[in-house]
Amino acid sequence: MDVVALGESMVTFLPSRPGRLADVPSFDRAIGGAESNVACVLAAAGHSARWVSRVGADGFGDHLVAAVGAYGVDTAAVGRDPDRPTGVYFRTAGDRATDAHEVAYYRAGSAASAMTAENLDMDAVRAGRVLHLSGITAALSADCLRLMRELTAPRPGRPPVSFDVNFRPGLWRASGGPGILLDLARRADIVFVGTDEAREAWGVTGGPEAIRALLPEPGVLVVKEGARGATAFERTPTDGPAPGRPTASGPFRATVPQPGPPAGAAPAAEGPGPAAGPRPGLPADAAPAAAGTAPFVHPATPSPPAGAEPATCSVPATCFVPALVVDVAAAVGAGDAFAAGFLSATLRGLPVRDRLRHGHLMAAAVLTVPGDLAVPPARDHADRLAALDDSAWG
Ligand code: KDG
Repeated sequence: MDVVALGESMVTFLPSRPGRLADVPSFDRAIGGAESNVACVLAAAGHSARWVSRVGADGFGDHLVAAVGAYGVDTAAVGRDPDRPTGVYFRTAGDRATDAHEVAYYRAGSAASAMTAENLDMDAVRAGRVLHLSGITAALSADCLRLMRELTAPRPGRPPVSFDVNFRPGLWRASGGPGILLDLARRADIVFVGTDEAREAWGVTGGPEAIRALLPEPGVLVVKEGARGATAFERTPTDGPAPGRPTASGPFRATVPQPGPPAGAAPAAEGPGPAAGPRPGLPADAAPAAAGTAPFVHPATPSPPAGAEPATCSVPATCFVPALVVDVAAAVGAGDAFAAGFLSATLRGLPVRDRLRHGHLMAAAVLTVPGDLAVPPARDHADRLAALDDSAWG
């Protein structure tokens, strides 16, 4: 299994038209959940991905399991709770320029909020080359926070942990959220965080370098700056051990087991190669597409934002890659798609610049649709776009 993603997913209700929550007359059903979004994008991009969670023994739980499974994600380890409901949430379309929108969660006491190491299949949780988690889970309940601490505790044989900070102020009823998230991020091997959430949670007003100064531990730290781009900081063997860790963690790429070529196969230039076989069928919740055609139509040459800085990489230590320009429908899910693209390229052993490019490509697809999930570009298409020369990428 390439990636196991653990976290709560919800049936999501998207507004039929713009407006305040108080005024929107009807909503369309979709699915959401930061971690299952990552699993769906990875599966659609040809990776083996498992989503682990708990849902209610109800119709919304049935729908979530079926919809996530339709992306090709393994859902066998999703537990059903007869006594607790599946979480749901409603959102408004929000302002196109600022993405300010309203969200109403109905998830307190949900099946997923009662996740513990005892009611999950922990062998299934730990079976991936990477375990992907997010800060949302830590906010759900004391049980979930305990689980997160257990999963991120440094111990022999622990899979590399990918952690998206995902600071959701509305979920943290107690005031300790920011400190908890910082602590969890420090235990992870690869961390994704936005400058906006680092400012809101930790009061970091500087740019990516200031966040790296606060978080020197992870082997890879990816700092996202929305439409500007993203910077990856990668610990190199010459950097020595991460602070507080006994041995040098090395570049994340080196800590994720890379599959060798099958016996007798010609050596591959990179990782396990493109996804073979048909792309998984897409669930009804996915953005509509003409048969066999991704709705994601990327300009032949990705255009950096006007006046964008050029990409700068001192490979492998620090690398900035500008984001792509797309017509944004909604930002929801874009961070998850970015993480999936970055992880996909990491699993394939690609260099850090290309990991960032794959992150931006996956995010660009989701930005063009109103929901959490879009059809990502096929792997060979994404590879061709990621391989365009620096002038195409800013
Ligand atoms: O990243 C997208 C998620 O924020 C969305 O699907 C809902 O998981 C969600 C949450 O808890 O906010």
